[in-house]
Amino acid sequence: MRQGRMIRRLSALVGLGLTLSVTSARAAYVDLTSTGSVEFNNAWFFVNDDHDANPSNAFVRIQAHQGTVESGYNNNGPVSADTKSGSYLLKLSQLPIVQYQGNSYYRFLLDIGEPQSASQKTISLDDLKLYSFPITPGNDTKAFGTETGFTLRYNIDVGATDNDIKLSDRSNGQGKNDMVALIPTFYSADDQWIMLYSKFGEKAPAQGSFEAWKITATVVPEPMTMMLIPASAMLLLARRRRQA
Ligand SMILES: [Ca+2]
Ligand SMILES: [Ca+2]
Ligand SMILES: [Ca+2]
Ligand SMILES: [Ca+2]
Repeated sequence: MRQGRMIRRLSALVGLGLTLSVTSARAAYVDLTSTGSVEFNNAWFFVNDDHDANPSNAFVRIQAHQGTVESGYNNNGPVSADTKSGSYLLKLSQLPIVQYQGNSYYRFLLDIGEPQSASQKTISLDDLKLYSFPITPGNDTKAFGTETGFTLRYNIDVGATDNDIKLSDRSNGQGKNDMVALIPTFYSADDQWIMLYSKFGEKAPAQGSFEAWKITATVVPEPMTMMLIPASAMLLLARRRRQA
């Protein structure tokens, strides 16, 4: 009896170990708190330091209304409780396009607002999704996901693979972009409304003021940081090659 119980316990532990190793091999929580970049699902994410001081430029600002996890999206219609007023839909034709390593990307900027203290200045970007839907009368004022032709165009998570990014607000608040996101361009015969959904704070708590997503009208050459390929990205590439 005792032996049987021990075997069951051992197999439970082995099972748990297998689950954990599979999860850690597939999911990634990449540290972009100081330098570097990472590629997730064909999109690139870079630490940024361009001192762009125009927080009012944000098309969506997200701040937890309770606790330390927050999520939101830009819309002309109803928004989440964590989405601050003043958000608006973008048009596909408004998005700046940049070339990087021979591919085309839409360029988004993220300015996080976290307290200065070492224990609070980090924040995790847990979810990032980009949606589009046709520009037709009334389609822009519907609730999230109910728009006609609502289409998911990008997701940082791939199936069971949960990808997350750890960021740090090194500038204490708004006024300095902390991350650049390059999302692969997609083909559309028509102009579309663009909605960006993001969630913060699950792995590293969201505190202080709001997180602001922006685009800039000026298309700048590839920043210096884009030339750097950190160890984390190299590891991912190597792993992918091994799997291929
Ligand atoms: Ca900031
Ligand atoms: Ca914040
Ligand atoms: Ca924090
Ligand atoms: Ca995730």
